[in-house]
Amino acid sequence: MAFKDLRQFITALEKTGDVVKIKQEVDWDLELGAIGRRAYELSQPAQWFQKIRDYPPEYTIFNGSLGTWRRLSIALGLPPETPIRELYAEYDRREQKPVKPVVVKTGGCKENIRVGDKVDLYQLPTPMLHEGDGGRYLGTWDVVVSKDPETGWSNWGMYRFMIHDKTTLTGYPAPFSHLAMMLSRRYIPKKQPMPIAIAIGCEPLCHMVATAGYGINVDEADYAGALGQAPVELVKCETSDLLVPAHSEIVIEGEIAPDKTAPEGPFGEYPGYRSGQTGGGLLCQVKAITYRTNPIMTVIALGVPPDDSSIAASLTAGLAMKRRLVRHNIPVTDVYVPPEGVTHLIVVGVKKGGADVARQIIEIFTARRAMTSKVIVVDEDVDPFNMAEVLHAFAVKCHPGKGIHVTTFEGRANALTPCYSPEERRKLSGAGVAFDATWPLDWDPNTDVPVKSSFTGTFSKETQEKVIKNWKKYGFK
Ligand SMILES: Cc1cc2nc3c(=O)[nH]c(=O)nc-3n(C[C@H](O)[C@H](O)[C@H](O)COP(=O)(O)O)c2cc1C
Ligand SMILES: [Mn+2]
Repeated sequence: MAFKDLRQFITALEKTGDVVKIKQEVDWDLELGAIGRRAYELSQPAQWFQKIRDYPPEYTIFNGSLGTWRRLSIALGLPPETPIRELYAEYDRREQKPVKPVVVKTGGCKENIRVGDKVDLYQLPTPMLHEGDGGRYLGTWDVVVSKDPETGWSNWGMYRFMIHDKTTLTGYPAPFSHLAMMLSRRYIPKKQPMPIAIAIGCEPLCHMVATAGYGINVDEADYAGALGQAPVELVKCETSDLLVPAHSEIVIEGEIAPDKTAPEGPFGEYPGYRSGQTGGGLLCQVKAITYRTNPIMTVIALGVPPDDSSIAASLTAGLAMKRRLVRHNIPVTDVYVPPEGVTHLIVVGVKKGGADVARQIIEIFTARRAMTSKVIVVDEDVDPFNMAEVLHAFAVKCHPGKGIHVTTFEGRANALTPCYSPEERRKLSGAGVAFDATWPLDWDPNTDVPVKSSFTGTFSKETQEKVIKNWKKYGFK
């Protein structure tokens, strides 16, 4: 790994000026969330809060691990200014080589152990992040570990968890999440509680893979190893056989009840809006809390983009979507998920476009869990990573009558899509649309397709080369 733990990562951010150490006392009740939110919205550094109201100075909070492309580059051990296209390419290369984790005997997260009646969730400085949240969210930037008892598959997912009382949490792993699937397949039928562990304050790539949509039976830990190019060190829990990142700052060990729910939510969610109403969340009985001395709690003051969620998802969803299109033989060149579109909007570059390809792409994207609802398809003359070029192509090449392809579906829509009606959200019914910003295939390239009036579109190679050669002589930098 570029970094063994969160502390090494924060030290690297200090060197490049990508973190602010906030020494002034900050209120856990909304002030911290508001600072975090404003910092994202003004593209400011991450924040390490040194003094939280009501808590001793040993308990600090870190917000915004991967909230900018710079911080994400640093997490991967790359120069902070690495261009987004290169980040995509490097991520793609590293993901091809999964690296299995190793189990170690002990680690920092075992420095302090509180089991059974020693457990008190209020010991940790959990913030009330947004006005209107259902409660204090302890698990926001976390890694939730669960295990399939039949296959041994160890799943990592990032799921929100809220403090219910001193020893219980409620959470919202969505029905399609791997945790919810394991619970309903392996534990509910036997009426058995399901052990989980919530690791907080891990090395950032562990969190990154926990947000990514890997397949069933895939251990996300192998991909944290792939991205870090070294095995993740794992250590066994105190009250179960689950394995957690050994250098986590905090680990909450618990059991999800197979037969009980408790109020959970709403929460200021990743599409940039508060999620619905208070609902029945999964109930987690906490059995143990283990933590490093002077624990640093990671959080994310989630909301409108860009933040850690939308930056990380740009990469993870972008590459997953590209691979999916390749498997379906779409002549894809690049896929870019602009953070501003919070995975609801995806740009696809193709070698050969046309209405059929555009329609196929939106059908593929909405065939299973339809987390995305909009795609813009562009020809090779447009760089999908350049939103100015994409917007131009959308404005002038997408035919309002013939270039817009809508599909509707039931039972698999993303319930957090703000434009869906309350009823659509309840029924998980939704719609997807492809904006085809490619030229129709039946247009003659020599007579029907307009000539692009740009430096590379209108001028001969000879003129272009002459201008490029003399560029500095003209007085440009
Ligand atoms: C900050 C953040 C919070 C998230 N909270 C939840 C959540 O509460 N429930 C959920 O189902 N997914 C949540 N997600 C999305 C999941 O992390 C994502 O779908 C991931 O793929 C889940 O892992 P899994 O595929 O192993 O289920 C969240 C993502 C981020 C970045
Ligand atoms: Mn998974």
